Amino acid sequence: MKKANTNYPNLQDKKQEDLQSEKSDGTNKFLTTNQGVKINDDNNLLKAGERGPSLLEDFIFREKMTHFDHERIPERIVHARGSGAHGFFEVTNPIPEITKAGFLQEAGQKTPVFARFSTVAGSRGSTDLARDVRGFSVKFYTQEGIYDLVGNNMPVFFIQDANKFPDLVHAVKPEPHNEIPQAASAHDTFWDFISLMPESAHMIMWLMSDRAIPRSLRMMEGFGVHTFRFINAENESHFVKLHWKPKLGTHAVVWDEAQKISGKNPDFHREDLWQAIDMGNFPEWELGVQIIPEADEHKFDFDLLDPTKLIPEELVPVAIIGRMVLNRNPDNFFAETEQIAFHPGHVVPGIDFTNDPLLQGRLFSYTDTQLSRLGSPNFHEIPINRTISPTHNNQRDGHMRQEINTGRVSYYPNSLGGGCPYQAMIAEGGFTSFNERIEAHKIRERSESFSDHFTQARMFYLSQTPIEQNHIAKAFSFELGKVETTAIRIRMLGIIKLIDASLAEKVAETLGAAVPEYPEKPMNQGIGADAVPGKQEPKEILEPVMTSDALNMIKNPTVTPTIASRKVAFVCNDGVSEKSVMNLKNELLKMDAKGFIIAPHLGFITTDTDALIPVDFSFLTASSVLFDAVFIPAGDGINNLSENNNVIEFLTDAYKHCKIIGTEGNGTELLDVTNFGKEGDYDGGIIIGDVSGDPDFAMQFITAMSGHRYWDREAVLVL
Ligand code: HDD
Repeated sequence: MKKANTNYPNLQDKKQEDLQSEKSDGTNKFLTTNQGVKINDDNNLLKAGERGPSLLEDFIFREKMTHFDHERIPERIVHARGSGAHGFFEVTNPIPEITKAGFLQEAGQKTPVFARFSTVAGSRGSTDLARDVRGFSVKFYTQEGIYDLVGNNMPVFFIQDANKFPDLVHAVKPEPHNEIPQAASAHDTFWDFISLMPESAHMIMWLMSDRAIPRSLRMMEGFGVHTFRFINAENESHFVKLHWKPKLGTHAVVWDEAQKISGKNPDFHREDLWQAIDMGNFPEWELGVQIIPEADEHKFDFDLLDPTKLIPEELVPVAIIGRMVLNRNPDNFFAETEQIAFHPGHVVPGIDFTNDPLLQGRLFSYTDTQLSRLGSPNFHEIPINRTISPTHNNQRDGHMRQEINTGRVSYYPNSLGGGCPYQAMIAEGGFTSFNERIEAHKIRERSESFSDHFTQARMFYLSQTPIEQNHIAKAFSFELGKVETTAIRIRMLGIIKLIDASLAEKVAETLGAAVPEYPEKPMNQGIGADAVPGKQEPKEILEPVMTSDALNMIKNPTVTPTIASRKVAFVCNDGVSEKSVMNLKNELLKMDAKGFIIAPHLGFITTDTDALIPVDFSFLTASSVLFDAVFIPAGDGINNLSENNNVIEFLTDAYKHCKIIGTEGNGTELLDVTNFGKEGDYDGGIIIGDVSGDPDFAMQFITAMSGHRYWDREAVLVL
């Protein structure tokens, strides 16, 4: 790989150096007030006598209590629940001919980043495992200023126009009269809104799919959603869609599991991200771009400006240009993850907007929300938001201003300050907007080219495997089953019918309802590019894509299967075979995965060789939903576990959630109690080994695990 040259310095550590001066550590230091006065007693109020009233002059108490009383800030209006980490972005395949953005010019160039992942609807303390879209925001601290890529883990959005955003959010948030339900879309107001907004059909399919319940924040894709522009040094524009592709692949849990995780460990994703980074399993994504020349703008059977549409990878492949590695947990959640302020309008020269009406509205909303959330137009001075490139301008004052601007000039133009700070010419890195020609009437109307709401919703559905299609049907059944107003359920069945009639029938059956006769056909059919206003001349439209493997999680393993950072539960008891436990544990470690000992009690278990093995969790504190696979070692005490209901539930859940279950020797007796196979006729997700140290067993188990789940089992499960 080429080394970055001096024009493009390696900035990898720049942000950490910048943050260093703000860090404070009280180790071996005196306790002080905020004014620096040493405190002699931090346990008692200042009182008139030992049992007397407290005194108003107690400045130490007053300062402490006042700060405490004000230590909460408003949570984000959406995406309140989030987890973040520091890392870097490295260019692997530069595209200087497409963008002049300074941080994308040379292979090997590194830029510090902070990424924050979030759920959308829930409050700050809500569960990680809600069925929801996940936010995927990345702040790049580039040499030319901050670039924020504020995306989601789904490539499309619910609505086409930003004016509908407050309505969408009001509908999905807990209902206003009783603030129920928390972090859930399964309620009347959400589906009322959706059933009246056919443009949401495509996004709803993603939301009902397993994409909405990721196994890990490290195992989800990210998308910029909108079509953006990249601008090169010749001021030529290309349209781009941005994609993050996770190195570990894209994987999900199942809905029953998600609900149980929410109870057992609502911080499941946050903890997973934290632990992975802590243990050196740094999460990694590739950044890819779909590049569309200006001339091809109208070549598609949808409008590039419509955020409810994706560009199938079959039409425009994703070209990888770099990678992001997250390698450092924050030091302080509030200072970093909570106070970070993203904005899709934070762009650098070489990156620009399109007229996507959702994006245009976002460009207003994000600064506006920070003013009430962070309390001042000086939020850019908060250390995590501060650019590593120099800032000089004539903005002054405001709440909590940190910068001390010297001199008497705070206006431009000026002569007293020698005309400084001065404007930058384009050649000097000055930002100029792409000079798009616009000739139009002022109009409050939706473009005709935005009117096909169902073709891509159907494409998404048809691109899924039968297992995933079944999950979608079940998700609809669950969500609409929680809706109390019958008319809303029926209206939704009408919408689903326009996506796929057989899907509507399946959902209708579980709702005990009939699919409505109306409407006969989609309200708005595909209009093709001919109807795109402002189109210069008729262009050839690319053949629409009916199914796309890139939209499918199971069929589309874009990465080498791996079990790195996966967790295996070892179901143990005293008397367990040491050989059986240690053989697999060691093989897992070689693959960067980890085995955890679960036993009826904490402390240690004694093996068949009288060795002591430390227990990680008891069956009271752990549950199989928190692990990727289960192993039952051989050994005397194993059979006794068949009387422990927690163990039976542990194994039954693992089986039900299609997890790989491995066992050796007499471990099969425990399987038989749980009735996973008739007379030992186990399915392909149950791996049986020989305790004598069969070398193939560990590899069989690991290979099965690398497939994530044994989905074929679902066919025989009656759920
Ligand atoms: Fe938004 C936060 C992503 C549409 C208004 N949005 C927010 C965050 C993400 C997104 C990931 C959390 C940022 C963080 O971690 O701090 N939003 C999206 C995507 C959208 C989208 C991918 C569609 C493609 N958003 C959208 C619209 C509007 C907003 C149409 C308003 C017109 N979004 C906001 C906001 C938030 C926000 C209210 C809340 C907290 C914040 O901005 O900082 O301004």
